[in-house]
Amino acid sequence: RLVFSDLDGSLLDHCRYDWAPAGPWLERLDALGVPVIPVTCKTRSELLPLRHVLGLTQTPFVAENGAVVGLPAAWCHARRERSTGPDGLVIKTFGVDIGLIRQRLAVWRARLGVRFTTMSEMPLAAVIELTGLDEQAACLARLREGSEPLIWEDAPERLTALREGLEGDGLRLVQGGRFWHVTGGADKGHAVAWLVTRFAALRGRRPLTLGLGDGPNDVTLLEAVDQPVVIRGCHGHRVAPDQPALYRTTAAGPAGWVEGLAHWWGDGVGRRVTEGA
Ligand code: 2M8
Ligand code: MG
Ligand code: MG
Repeated sequence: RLVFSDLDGSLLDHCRYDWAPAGPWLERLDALGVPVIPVTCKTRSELLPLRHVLGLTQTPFVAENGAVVGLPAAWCHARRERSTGPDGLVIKTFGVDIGLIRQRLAVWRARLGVRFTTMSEMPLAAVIELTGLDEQAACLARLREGSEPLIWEDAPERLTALREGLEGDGLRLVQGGRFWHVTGGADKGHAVAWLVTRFAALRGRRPLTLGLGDGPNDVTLLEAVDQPVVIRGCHGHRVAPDQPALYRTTAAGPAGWVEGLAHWWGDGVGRRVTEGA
């Protein structure tokens, strides 16, 4: 089994970034050896400290909406892949470099005459104000490698022109919580499918997968798993994955996360995992 989870608004509370209600389930899954894999808009720099406090150092992570994947040694092909960094992770990048994304955004802004502000253009104080992150965390959120968040400041219907322009460049515009995010070809679902294939190759069997998310950028993640959970969002965005069986929680944030896990796996998870189901 594998759990793929969005962070902000899902495992973490949307405002306080706190996960206390999910603590007991995280410990339970850890004891059962079920990896909980963060799949998020956050940057690799934000995830490196966060995975330590969440106790998720033995699992991979997906950062920047699928543009960056971090793999611990157990998820690597022993002879072909060696870590180059002090954190012991192998990093894979999908999509395109952040420089190209920023360049194309500037081109389309001038050409279409639309108004938006990218995270890289904002003063640090504005990032802190918008996100509620502290100064250190806000600095880490700005260290982007393959996706650029932006705040849209124009009429909603003008977004289509920007989306189409970016698509012509092979780029994607997806809605997160507070921000719109521009990535290369990568998305969360692609990264999830890639990790499932890798798990199957390394272990010789396909895992049962459960996924949780609250935003439009989680739709591809939810479509890539066997057991999807839409967590009640705080932004009023439409999240409608094409899935035959879908559980929508009544609670938001980490309380909804617990509700979703209990719905699919209930109390029998320990027994079923031991039996290898
Ligand atoms: C941004 O992502 C969230 C996630 O849904 C959003 O769009 O609201 C990213 O910049 C991320 O790096 C950052 O940690 C987060 C903080 O709220 O905002
Ligand atoms: Mg979210
Ligand atoms: Mg997210």
